[in-house]
Amino acid sequence: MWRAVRAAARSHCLSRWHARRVPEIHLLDVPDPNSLELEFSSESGRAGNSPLGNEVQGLQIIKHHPPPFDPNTQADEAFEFYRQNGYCVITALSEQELTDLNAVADNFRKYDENHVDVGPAELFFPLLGYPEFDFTFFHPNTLPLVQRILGGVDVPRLIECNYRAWNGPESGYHMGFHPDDCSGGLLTLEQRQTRVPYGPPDMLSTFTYLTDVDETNPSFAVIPKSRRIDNLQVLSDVLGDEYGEVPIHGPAGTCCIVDRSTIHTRLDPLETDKSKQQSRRLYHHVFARAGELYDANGVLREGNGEPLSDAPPRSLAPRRLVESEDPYVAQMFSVLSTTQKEWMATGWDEEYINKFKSAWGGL
Ligand SMILES: O=C(O)CCC(=O)C(=O)O
Ligand SMILES: [Fe+2]
Repeated sequence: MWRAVRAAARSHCLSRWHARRVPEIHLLDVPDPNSLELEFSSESGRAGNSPLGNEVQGLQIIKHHPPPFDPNTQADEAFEFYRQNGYCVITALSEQELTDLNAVADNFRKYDENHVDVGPAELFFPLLGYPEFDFTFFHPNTLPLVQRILGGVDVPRLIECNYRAWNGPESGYHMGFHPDDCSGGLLTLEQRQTRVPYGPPDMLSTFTYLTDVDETNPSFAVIPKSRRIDNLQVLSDVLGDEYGEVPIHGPAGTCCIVDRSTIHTRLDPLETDKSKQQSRRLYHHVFARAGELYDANGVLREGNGEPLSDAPPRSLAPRRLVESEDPYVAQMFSVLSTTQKEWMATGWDEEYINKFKSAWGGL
């Protein structure tokens, strides 16, 4: 069942990141624009974030982001925008990269129809079976910003890679606004809300479009400045006129880099005529921040470099990356879940992971 590792994946050199190393940035030195006087929110997650009913996403206060930043000429602007808002939008992929990755995605269903039900939302985990995605973790348009936001060249750890598609009404509507879990569950909301300084984040996500996304598509959407508050009603009270729900729109190759605790969703197409709605593809990376960090009061922060929850395993990484001869690649894949460690203890026995559907693609 172990799918042949296709040599085509080698067309991209993983070590291209070497050319773009950035100096270490000490985020602890900069004031945190998201320090807010807060009430602790009582309701969290999706349930508390649909105050207008489950068929209405958020408060329906739609705002827009500036055009995607060019990471080669506007890296400082992108970083500053991230610092202010908890997310930024950049242009990440070339036409050739898009063609290549879309060709791989076209094959997911063909290769996997016998053993993976990818489901209508097509949540799919390509890490083990599709080395064609390896270059994306080290992409020179995204990794330097990920390093800078997380606070150092050596701190990012890739802990999940998933692919998602939306193929029309059968793929569903009305995903609730929610923050994603951070720090492997080790940090409470109260700890995140009260720590000084807030940054750098515990986990960082990148959402990269493989198709154009405009008002006819569902979009990844964020609520700016929400990384310390998980309830959008509370946030709206705190931010007042500044509150907004921002669909990320842009051509294929556009990437949103976002603190994993920022409230977000898959926003239904703004175009409500279903006959005009179009499909969408993206891939999503999650990076944990490794290394020790101390709060301003000298206390060691919890939740440094943690894996995601492991049931079912969403982050199994292949031997070619975990045991890579390139020390930076091996370091990137060195935060290991319990299932990953158990698998490695078997000597990478395929039988051990065959029982996990997520190892082969779907959930
Ligand atoms: O599909 C999307 O646009 C967002 C999905 C999401 O919320 C997630 O992956 O955590
Ligand atoms: Fe999410």
